[in-house]
Amino acid sequence: MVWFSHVDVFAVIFIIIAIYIYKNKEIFKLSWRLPGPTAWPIFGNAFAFLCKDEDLFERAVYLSSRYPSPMRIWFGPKFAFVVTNVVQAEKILSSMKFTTKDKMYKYMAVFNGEGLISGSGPKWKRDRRLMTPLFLKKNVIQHFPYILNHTKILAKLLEEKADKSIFNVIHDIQRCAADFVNETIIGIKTNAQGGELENLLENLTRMYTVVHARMVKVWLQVDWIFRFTKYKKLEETGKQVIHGFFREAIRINNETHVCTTKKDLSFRNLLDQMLDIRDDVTNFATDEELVHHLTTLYSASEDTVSTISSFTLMLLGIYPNIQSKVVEEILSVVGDRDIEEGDLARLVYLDMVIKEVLRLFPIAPFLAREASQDFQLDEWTIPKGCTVVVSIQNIHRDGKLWMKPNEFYPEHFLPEVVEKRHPYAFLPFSAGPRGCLGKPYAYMAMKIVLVTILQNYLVEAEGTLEDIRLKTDISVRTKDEIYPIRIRRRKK
Ligand code: HEM
Ligand SMILES: *[C@@H]1O[C@H](CO)[C@@H](O)[C@H](O)[C@H]1NC(C)=O
Ligand SMILES: *[C@@H]1O[C@H](CO)[C@@H](O)[C@H](O)[C@H]1NC(C)=O
Ligand SMILES: *[C@@H]1O[C@H](CO)[C@@H](O)[C@H](O)[C@H]1NC(C)=O
Ligand SMILES: CC(=O)N[C@H]1CO[C@H](CO)[C@@H](O)[C@@H]1O
Repeated sequence: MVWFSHVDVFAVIFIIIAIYIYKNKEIFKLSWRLPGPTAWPIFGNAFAFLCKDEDLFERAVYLSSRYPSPMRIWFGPKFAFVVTNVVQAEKILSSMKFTTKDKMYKYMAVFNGEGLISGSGPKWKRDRRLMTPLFLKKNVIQHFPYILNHTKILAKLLEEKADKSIFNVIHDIQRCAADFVNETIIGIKTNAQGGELENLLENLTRMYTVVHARMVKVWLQVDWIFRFTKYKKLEETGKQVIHGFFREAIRINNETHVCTTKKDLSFRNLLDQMLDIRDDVTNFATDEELVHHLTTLYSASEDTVSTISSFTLMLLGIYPNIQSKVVEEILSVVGDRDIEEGDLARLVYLDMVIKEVLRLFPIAPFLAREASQDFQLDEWTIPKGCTVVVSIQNIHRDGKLWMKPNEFYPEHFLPEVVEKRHPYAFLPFSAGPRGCLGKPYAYMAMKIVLVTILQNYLVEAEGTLEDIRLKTDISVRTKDEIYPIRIRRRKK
């Protein structure tokens, strides 16, 4: 090595960097024209993100609000074109050139595989087309009585906590959601509310943490480093427990599944309906791919519905006047009886309240896509392969779109106000070809849960909206993952 002088070493490094820049010259040209925090070679904006895991979210929101749209961020050597403006967001999200999920999603694919959320390309396109009918309103409405039954168990179990001290409501809602998702989507009856799913649920929660850690900690993306960390072991157990559970579900459903040419219209769970698809389209999914679809649907539904319902109860506790209005509406539309399908569309104010919660706490605050072809956005050319991030969080707090961006103000969703607003101003379910398929299911489930709880209990919470600190792994949550409320029995 003696004959290698310092000069040679520098020359080699210089050449490597020059080749790297030349190969990515379109990206560097674009980066040069965009505003953003000072970036360093190799490290990019990593120094701007030097903070605790749980502070990353607030840091990202802060950074993206300081520059006009579009801006640039360098995640280490990885460039991202960041959009925080509603008109540009529409152009990206509605385009077929942005249906490829960014490589970040591959860490989610460890347990979601090529399911609908992490998949891309022709397989995603075909599966989405085949599975879309499963999520249409008229199919989803058949799940109503099953969800209601589990929710009534929840209301009963909450009696134990009524008129006592503060508790973490998501714990109870999550177990209820696990049971109804299990019955309506996975097609097995479970008793999580009786404490039988603790292993599965806790392993899932851990898995979300591992996925997120790999997304944000660049070094964990190097497989051989990852293998030596504690995360690897967590991932292995998690995968075994989760996939084992869904494999068993497929075995059970496969046994009872009847292959018919004329499908009857009575209730059938989603897994059974996926087996229907497989009867017709033989290469639709192997058993392993079905496991991926189920894991995807499970985490897409159970986690989101529980989180948003819990946020809603907490806010109704903080804003008693809004809670009174919601309860008044429930009394006039539903009264004392069980909620029925026909009530859903008539709970107009509750609908506005849920939407306002989704505006303040969008489950997916940042969406990352990859350009599958060159794309012209206004005066910027986004090269093929470039990562584009759409910041829903910034759009949801944009003072030009919302009268009171940082307040809990359900009147943002009065029909006459909605009509005047840009259609892409409200994006909790994303939009366009990769938008959420589960929206009708989600609204239905959340309304059943909230109505049933509020019919029985008055909700109280301490603190203010500003006190609620957020973090994100695969979804936005409170920083401590606690949703504290107190409940009092309503006098009938
Ligand atoms: C409040 C509840 C929910 C919210 C806020 C929500 C939000 C979202 C968002 C933002 C995406 C896009 C993710 C991305 O691009 O990375 C998405 C995708 C998806 N969601 Fe939901 N979701 C909810 C409930 C559900 C439910 C209950 C189901 C299933 C029954 C579901 C199924 C899906 C599926 C299958 C996709 C992937 C669509 C595709 O890429 O083709 N979601 N959801
Ligand atoms: C709901 O519960 C009631 C009473 O326990 C039962 O009769 C009914 O069959 C259940 N409905 C469904 C859809 O499971
Ligand atoms: C995950 O599942 C395994 C096997 O059932 C169990 O031993 C472990 O305690 C679970 N992990 C958590 C965090 O619950
Ligand atoms: C499902 O059933 C079919 C036919 O009854 C069988 O060939 C197949 O192996 C089963 N698959 C699973 C996962 O049990
Ligand atoms: C973990 C758990 O509760 N699983 C249950 C799911 O439903 C099946 C079929 O009813 C039960 O056998 C499992 O025990």
